[in-house]
Amino acid sequence: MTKILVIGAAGQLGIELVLALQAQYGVDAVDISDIRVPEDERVMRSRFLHLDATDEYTLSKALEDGRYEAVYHLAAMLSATSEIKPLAAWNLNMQSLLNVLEAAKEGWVNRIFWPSSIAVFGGQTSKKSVPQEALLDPMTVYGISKQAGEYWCRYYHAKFGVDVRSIRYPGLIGHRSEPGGGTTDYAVEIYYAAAAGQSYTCFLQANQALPMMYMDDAVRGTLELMETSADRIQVRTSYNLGAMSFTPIEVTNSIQQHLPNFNVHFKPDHRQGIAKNWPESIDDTAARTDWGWKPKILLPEMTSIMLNAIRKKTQLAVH
Ligand code: AKB
Repeated sequence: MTKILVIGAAGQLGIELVLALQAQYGVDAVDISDIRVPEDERVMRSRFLHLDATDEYTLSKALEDGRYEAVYHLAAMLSATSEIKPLAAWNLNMQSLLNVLEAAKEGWVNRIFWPSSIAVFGGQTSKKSVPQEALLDPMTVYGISKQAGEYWCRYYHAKFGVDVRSIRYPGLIGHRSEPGGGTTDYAVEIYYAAAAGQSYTCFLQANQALPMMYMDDAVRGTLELMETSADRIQVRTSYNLGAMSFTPIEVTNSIQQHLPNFNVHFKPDHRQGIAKNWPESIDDTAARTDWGWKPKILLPEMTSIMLNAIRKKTQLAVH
């Protein structure tokens, strides 16, 4: 039986990936781990390992005992929180990755998925349709940790044959789990406010365009990358992955198509300083060519899905 471990299963992406992996491979094929117990009951149907991914001994023991076919290592501190706790962010984001790569080098894990981010781009990187091989010029601790992580992945692949695969995620927007500590979190919060009939105070400027993706596309892309045969994976740092690009005012307009009275105020904070250095849009030709990536959901459809799903969760109807 395929055995999979998701590290960081209580996070925004972790919850969604666990649900998708359970649906594809069965609940018993998936083990989950995190430093905190996931609150989602469906996620907790899988065997839970309570562990700190920075603890080399505990993690390597779990991986040696588990002999996993695939490990999705998602534990990380995101961009906004990392700026507040830079050394803790570096420790978590780097040490945990090195622990997983070492376990794969020992032969205890066959394939690793590790998420990178658009945060690897920055100051001197071009802003529009940023190519796969663009200059990486991260301006945040999170971005620096993702840039370093990408090169560690490529190094372990080249030197020890570790099959590690990665995606540079844009902002991820879904309704089954909540984000925390990111610069793109506004794009989820805004839907919750709108669905609850409240106004929203946005922490980015009205015209700050960023690359974004609907969560189901991100999860599908991740599973597709992991299912691709190794000889087709040409990029061993991390793949650019695009879907859409929008500003806070554009998502507001999209919501107002359903809820005309929805109101947004703009009060940019330190997160605007992070966002202004990130790309506005991404060129993902390499992912399309190498393993057939194609996004399915764009802003208008995502807005309907998000509003309906959140209203349904809170027992309200939307038209
Ligand atoms: C963040 O905002 O920190 C993340 C990311 C783009 O990597 N969502």
